[in-house]
Amino acid sequence: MGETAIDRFARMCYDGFLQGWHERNGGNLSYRMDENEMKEVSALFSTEPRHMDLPMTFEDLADECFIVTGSGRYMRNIPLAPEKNMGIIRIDGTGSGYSILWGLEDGAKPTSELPTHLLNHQVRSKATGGRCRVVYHAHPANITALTYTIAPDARTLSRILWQSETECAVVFPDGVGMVDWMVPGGTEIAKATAMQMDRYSAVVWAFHGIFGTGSDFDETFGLVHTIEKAAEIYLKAKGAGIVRTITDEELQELAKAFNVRLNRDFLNV
Ligand code: 2HA
Ligand code: ZN
Repeated sequence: MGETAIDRFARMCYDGFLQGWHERNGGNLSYRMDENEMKEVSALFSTEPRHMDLPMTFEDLADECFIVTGSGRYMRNIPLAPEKNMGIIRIDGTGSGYSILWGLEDGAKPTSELPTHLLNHQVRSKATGGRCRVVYHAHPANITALTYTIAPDARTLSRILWQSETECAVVFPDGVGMVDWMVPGGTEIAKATAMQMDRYSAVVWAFHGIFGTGSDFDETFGLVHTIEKAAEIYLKAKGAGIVRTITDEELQELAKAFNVRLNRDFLNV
């Protein structure tokens, strides 16, 4: 057996830890598996899977299988003991519950942010014609610090990020969404986040962190990495004193050269 989806998932968790984005049990990851990936690991599945209820119904995700991190578990420990710190769940036919097919041993449960993950999968999958498979939540310091310096507004945030590193506008031409402070871990913040995920591949949570999405682990990790790096550059430049920045005309030139469509609502020209 070569590298399975479980291995790729575990590597991304640890990569996020190495970046310093997963203090303690901070952050979580989910991945929507395809049929081949399921076949590769089906020998590991439990013959008597535990069944759990969901706090709301996810009809569009009926029968879909996800790899998820465990609630209260540390990203740092995932490669050491994947079967204890992550698991594979199958949403049941009605979308109102799920079975734990593998992992989450010793009574572990999926991430506390499962409602946001599943709702984001539902919305993002629709918005991308089924391409989106990864939903990632992390606590990077710079993007979180940046939310203390601006109003909770996607346009303000996106313009700052586009201007803070030349390739940002190419990596996230739609911009980045932003949800103001809310209590994490429930269906309310899940709905507020998913309301923006139809337009943006990433949404920042004020004073907390970020949710990034993508078609595979590389694209999703790269998106969050790019946003966090731009935030770091912005804060460094702001501390030193910003005297000039990338202009809207330059952003348009960039979009033309790289053949992407920038979100026009976020341009002043
Ligand atoms: O502890 O990051 O938002 C996991 C989280 C909750
Ligand atoms: Zn969090």
